[in-house]
Amino acid sequence: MRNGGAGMEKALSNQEDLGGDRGMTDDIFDESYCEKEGPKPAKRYVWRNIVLMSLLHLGGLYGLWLIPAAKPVTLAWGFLCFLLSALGVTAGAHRLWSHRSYKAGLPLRIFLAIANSMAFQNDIYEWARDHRVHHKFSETDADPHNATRGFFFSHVGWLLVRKHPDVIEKGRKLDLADLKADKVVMFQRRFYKLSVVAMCFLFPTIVPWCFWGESLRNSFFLPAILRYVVVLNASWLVNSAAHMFGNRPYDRNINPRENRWVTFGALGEGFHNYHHTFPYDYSTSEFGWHYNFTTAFIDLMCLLGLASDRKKVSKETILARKIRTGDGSHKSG
Ligand code: ST9
Ligand code: ZN
Ligand code: ZN
Repeated sequence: MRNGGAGMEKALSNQEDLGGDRGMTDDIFDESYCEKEGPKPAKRYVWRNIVLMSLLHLGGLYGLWLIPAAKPVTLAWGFLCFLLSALGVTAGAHRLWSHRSYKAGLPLRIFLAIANSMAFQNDIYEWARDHRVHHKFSETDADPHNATRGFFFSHVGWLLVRKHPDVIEKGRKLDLADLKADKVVMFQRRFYKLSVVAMCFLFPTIVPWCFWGESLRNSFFLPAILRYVVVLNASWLVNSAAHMFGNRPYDRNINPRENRWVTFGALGEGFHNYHHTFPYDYSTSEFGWHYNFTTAFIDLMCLLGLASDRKKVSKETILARKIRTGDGSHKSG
């Protein structure tokens, strides 16, 4: 399933080149882990999550039906809320806090934490912990959304059942000192529920209702509920579709793929074969701003002096890796 020892060695040496000052290496695949022999533990459904997730998606469908009745400015506001909450996940929880692929000063970290609460995908600490364990033990029992358990499980099913014990066991061994030392991360974790009510539901609803007289029903079901459902599904598609459909130009031995549809919906996060091969690259792709709004955002933040130290893999390393372990598709693309 995975690249051989030579590939891993090379990946680790890239990591040393680039990541010496990242303060963490727990997002690199661990080849030494073996799934336990014997029958798998039975699925334990979490009915509260099943009911709430179903109601949320019904609310999202109702939001879709309301679109023609909404004012255009409400739809534009919904799109802005989509961008903000998506950046809280892509530029925040993912590229900054899970992978430490660039550095952000206090003002940007505060902005990203607020935007992250708007996305309501678990607090940053929990998200980054689950995500590191996903990279380190990808497609095994210790991967929270193990894509070998099927599309539905990796998309949303994993949030509806108790975790496999190996996820928790391996997750407890991760080094999360950098997250614990980040006051913004720990503050958001402490006040997470309150911040979600305020940012995911109240703020998106109140603005259209107060500022341009949109109905309370449209204000709630479009920029709050439908927008939340869209951000969730765009993110989940990275775990499901981008682990199943697409080319593998960088490493044919791993499941994650380059999926342009996912990339488009997830602001640049669908270059997933590249990302699992080089998880420390701040751009999650070799193509700069192409289909990658998150990279453009981080570059703008650097230009403004709010971020720095972007980690980037060299063109030579990428080409050597494509030739050594890729599926050959880069030649046609
Ligand atoms: C959501 C997350 O949607 C989405 C993530 C998407 C990720 C995408 C990644 C792709 C790349 C990036 C692309 C971004 C694209 C964005 C595009 C935007 C347009 N290690 O959790 P519990 C411990 S969330 C170590 O209850 P259960 C834990 O600390 C949506 N320890 O497990 C606790 O210990 P203690 C909203 C761990 O009981 C104990 O275990 N949320 C780990 O199995 C129990 O923890 C939801 O829908 C770990 N990894 O329950 C559901 N994990 O007791 C929220 C756990 O000592 N979650 N522990 O404190 C839940 O309800 C539950 O977690 C559960 C599992 C039911 C899923
Ligand atoms: Zn992945
Ligand atoms: Zn990642």
